[in-house]
This record gives sequence, structure tokens and C-alpha cells, in this order.
Amino acid sequence: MMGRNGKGRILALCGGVGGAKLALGLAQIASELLTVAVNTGDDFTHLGLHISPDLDTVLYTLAGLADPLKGWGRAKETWNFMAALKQVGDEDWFQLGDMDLALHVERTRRLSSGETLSAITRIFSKKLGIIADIVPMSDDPVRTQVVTDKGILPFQHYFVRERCSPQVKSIVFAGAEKAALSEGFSAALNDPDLAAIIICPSNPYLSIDPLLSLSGVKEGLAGSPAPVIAVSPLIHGQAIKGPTVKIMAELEVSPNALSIARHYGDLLDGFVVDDKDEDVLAPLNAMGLETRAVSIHMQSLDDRIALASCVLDFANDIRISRNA
Ligand code: FO1
Repeated sequence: MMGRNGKGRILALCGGVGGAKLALGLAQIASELLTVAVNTGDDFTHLGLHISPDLDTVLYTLAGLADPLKGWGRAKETWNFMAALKQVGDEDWFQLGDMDLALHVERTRRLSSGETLSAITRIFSKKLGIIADIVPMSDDPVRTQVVTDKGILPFQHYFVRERCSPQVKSIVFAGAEKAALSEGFSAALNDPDLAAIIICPSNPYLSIDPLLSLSGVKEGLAGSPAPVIAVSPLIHGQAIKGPTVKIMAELEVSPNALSIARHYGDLLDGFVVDDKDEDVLAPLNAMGLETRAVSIHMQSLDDRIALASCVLDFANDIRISRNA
């Protein structure tokens, strides 16, 4: 399997909580070969602080600091700042934990001194003892805007303040057309020795599409010698958490693994579904996709490692069958 005897690097495309679980599994197996390219479309400035939620979720998750229930923010967090904010402020809809604040304050300080998001993320990773290469998808601003029946909402207003209740009409990635890939993302994507590209089980529409919207990404995926494998974020038509199914219904896409595979289209070489979804294997194969059906509900660390191991073996199998 890659990462034990193989030398090729592994590139994972990742959003927030769901994707970070698989990124942790991959890091447990091959952290020194792993690059995790993370969505920054959810970033926003809040109370004067630059918040990068998906980068923070991946950092905390790979550092073993993430809150195990929420998946975002830190474990054993305290909320004195929020209590004090409620006494004097108005914007208390976005929960900022006392320890979590340190990341936002330090990132904001470094950004205002001219450091890039990539450089800051590299420093945070090193300080938190993370070996995998965590990179923002871009150092330029890209902001997910959700076009809803209540108007165009910045991502966190839709996702947190309005709790995903407005009806989604479409999703726009403001700035994507002129944003450059981060150096780390571009280097990994265009690495001729790349052994696998994994699209983690994040929300395709909110968390993966921002990465795919950047110029050069779809071309890089299509041109890479590495197999491109996506893991379904749905099990039997249900998302583990988050608004994926609601958004698919609102976008008039039937909420099943087949729709997800169709959404990624010919970018994929392989698709991993849950063993409860074996009924979609035939239509997936008919699309020309290699498939695997395994348990993809990652509840424990062992589950995360097992799925990561299966995905890396899958990539190896595809590469071997191609070179046969
Ligand atoms: N998600 C919530 O549902 N409510 C919150 O108050 C909240 C605060 C928060 C603070 C820091 C952070 O890194 C993430 C936070 N999230 C919160 C999660 C975040 O909105 C989502 O994880 C991503 O933007 C989408 O995956």
C-alpha cells in the first residue's frame, strides 16, 4: 500500500469536519507523504478576526485537539469570552472558544504583518506537531456566497447564523476566477510522482467545489498520473452531518451516492460508497468508474484509518491495473 513502501505523495482535497476525519486516517498511515489541500471559501472576518474554519478543523483534527462531538473548535474548550461578549456585544451568533481565539488572533496578527495563509498554516502545523503538509487551496481570497430565497448570504451567515434554513438557489465562489492555487496545492497537484488524489467526504457543493473552481485544478486532476478517488459523503441517502441532503433537494438533485459521482463527473477514476449502498455499484461501473463498497461511517480512529487504508489500496489497484 502507498505510504508504507510506495514513494508517491498523496494529495487529499478536504473541507471541514467530514473530510478532516479521512484526512486524519490518511495522516496516521502516511503523514510524511500527505498534502491536505483545504477549502478556504468559508473564511470570513468576524469581530475583526480572520477566521479560517476548515483550515482550523483540519489543524485541530490532525493535532488531536478537535472537539470530538462538534468536529470543529477545540476539545475541553471554555467559553468565558463568549459570555463576556454577550454582555457588551451584538455579534454573538458565532461561537469562539477561549483557546480557539488564540488561533484567530495569531492568524490575524500574522496576516496583517504580511504573512501568507500558507506560511501561517505551515507555522501552526509545525507548532502543533503535525507532519502532513496542510495547505490552503489559495492564498488569495475566495468567498463562498450562498444564493438563497433570503438573498445572497456569506457562507457563515447561511451555515451558522441562519442554521442552513434558507433555501439554496445556487452557490458562488467570489474571487475564484482570479485566485491562484497556493504553492503547496499546485506543487502536489502537479507532482509527476503523485500516487493518489483523494476527494474527502466533505460536502461537494459547499466544501469541495470551491477547490475545483480554481483555475488549473480540474486540468491538474485530469492530467495527473495519480488515480482520483472520491469517498461518498452520503450513506444510504443520508449525510452523517451537515446540510448536504437538504442542499441537494433544493438544487433538485436526488440525494444519493450516484448524484455525488455524477457531480464530480469524469474527474473521477474511482468512487467509494458505503456497503449499504451496493445497489449503486452497477450504475457507477456503467459510468466507467472503478468502485469499492466498504463501511464509510467513521466513528472511531480505527474507522478513519481503515477507510484511509482502503482508499490507498484502491488507488494502488487502479495504478497497477493501468500499468498492466
Ligand atoms: N459551526 C457552527 O455551527 N456554529 C458555530 O458557532 C461555529 C463556530 C466556529 C468557530 C470556529 C471554527 O473554526 C468553526 C466554527 N463552526 C461553527 C464550524 C464552521 O462554521 C464549519 O465547520 C465550516 O465553516 C463548514 O465546514
